[in-house]
Amino acid sequence: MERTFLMIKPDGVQRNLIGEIVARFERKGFQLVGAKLMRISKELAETHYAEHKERPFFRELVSYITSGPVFAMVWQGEGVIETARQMMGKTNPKEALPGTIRGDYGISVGKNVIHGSDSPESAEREIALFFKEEELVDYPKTIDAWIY
Ligand code: DAT
Ligand code: MG
Repeated sequence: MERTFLMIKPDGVQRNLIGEIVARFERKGFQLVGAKLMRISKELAETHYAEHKERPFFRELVSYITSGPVFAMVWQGEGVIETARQMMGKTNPKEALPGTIRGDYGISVGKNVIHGSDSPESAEREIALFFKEEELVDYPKTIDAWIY
């Protein structure tokens, strides 16, 4: 089953949005297979966001993402990578539609509440970067028969 890496950023944690955001993915029907509250080191932040190394906002991005604890998660389900991106909304909360996480909870692109992998390749890379294999829990859910 497909998996993606989602992370509630420091602003989302400080604003008490962990429960609210987790609830959206649970209600959708996706399955949580790993989660932890953690601090991101500067090194991990730079590796995670390596694709943006040359962008003008890179330093600000690393400083923001390391500014407080984040809530890192792995979610599983059919099409979860693409659907989670849709549920998050556009990168800039000003362009994100109401009903999406960034549309409902954010205002500025520099504090956009949540991260989600944007492709199968980045999902695989980011899951491995943040979680050890033994931290991911494989378990059946009987309710899946009512979702799929
Ligand atoms: P996403 O998080 O939607 O995958 P991205 O990968 O293009 O977006 O950028 C990563 C993060 O960098 C994004 O969540 C917020 C920040 N960012 C992107 N564009 C920015 C900009 N123009 N100014 C400031 N921060 C920006
Ligand atoms: Mg991205």
